[in-house]
Amino acid sequence: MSQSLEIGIAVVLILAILVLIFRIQALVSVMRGSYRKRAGLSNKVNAILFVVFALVGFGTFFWFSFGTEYHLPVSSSEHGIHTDFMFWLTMAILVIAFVITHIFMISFIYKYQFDENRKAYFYPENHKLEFVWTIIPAIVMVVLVYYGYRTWNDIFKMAPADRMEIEVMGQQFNWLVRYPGADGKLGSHSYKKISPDNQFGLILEDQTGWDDFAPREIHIPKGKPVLLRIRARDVLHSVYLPHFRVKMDAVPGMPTTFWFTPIQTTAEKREELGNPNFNFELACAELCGRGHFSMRYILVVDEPENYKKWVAEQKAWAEVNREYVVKTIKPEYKDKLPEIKVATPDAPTVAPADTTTPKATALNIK
Ligand SMILES: [Cu+2]
Repeated sequence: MSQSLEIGIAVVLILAILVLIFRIQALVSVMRGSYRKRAGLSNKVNAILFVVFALVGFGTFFWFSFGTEYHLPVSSSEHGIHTDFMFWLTMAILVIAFVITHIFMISFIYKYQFDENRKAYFYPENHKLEFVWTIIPAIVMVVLVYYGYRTWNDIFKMAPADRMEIEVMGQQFNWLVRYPGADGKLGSHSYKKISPDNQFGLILEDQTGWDDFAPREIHIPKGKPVLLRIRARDVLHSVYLPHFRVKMDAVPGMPTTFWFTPIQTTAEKREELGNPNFNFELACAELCGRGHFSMRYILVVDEPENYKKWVAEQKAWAEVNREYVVKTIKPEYKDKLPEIKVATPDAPTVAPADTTTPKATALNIK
């Protein structure tokens, strides 16, 4: 017999015995004549059980909220510190209100359990009391909403001019990431150009895309604002970088953006967590289909000089796929192709005339 079956039978037996005891107790009260009372022993039992359940619930809540490790690690991005503070401030206010109201609720239910000798006091309204419990939550709410609004605006204001940009594209079922290369400009793309050879749907004739590169891992330098240009190829996905408190949907046909500044390198985080195998990761936070779970992409935060070294090692997408590019590009562009370069780390990371609003190039291509 399996262990779970044995446990199941034991639970059923215990329940049956409890029901039996309760029935016997009811019969005994009939014999004694106490059944004539309007509330028997069960009234007291229920009052006590309510307190027991409430205390167990309280204990479980506090244990789970504060006694376990199920929290995000300390934020590795600048804005994450503010969102974390907001979260814990809201949590503190809610927990205080929760504890006070529940202490009253539990103790009153026990104290004012049915008593034959007590008549309920008729107390229909108290304007002063209602005023107080409306005004105080309203003020707290206004403060929280205002503070949240300020934080939201800080996070979604224009990305600073010295930012770098990365394109993140979701597809069933992986992420594709593209860097703008030495010119700081991402080449334009069109969904009509997407093929097994051209997964980004790059418009090959656009020379700003010739130095774009598509690495297997995301690398970003510590302290540098990073703007993600997010799109999806098929269904909804969601860019989720939990350690950086970044989350933004990837929507087909509607480019989105999110910028953040990493303040901790991968090496520093490994040291902080005491885990030499730790890696930041990009996950998909939208249930996008069967292979959703496999949408994991490693993100590495480097010291700026290591980042430069890494960029210098990258090969342009057009270089890696040169055969396809030469075969597919319009003939008049072919003789320009030798200009395809490998990314250089010293060039600007973002084009000077660019804005934060995503260019809807994908939609404008004839
Ligand atoms: Cu997904």
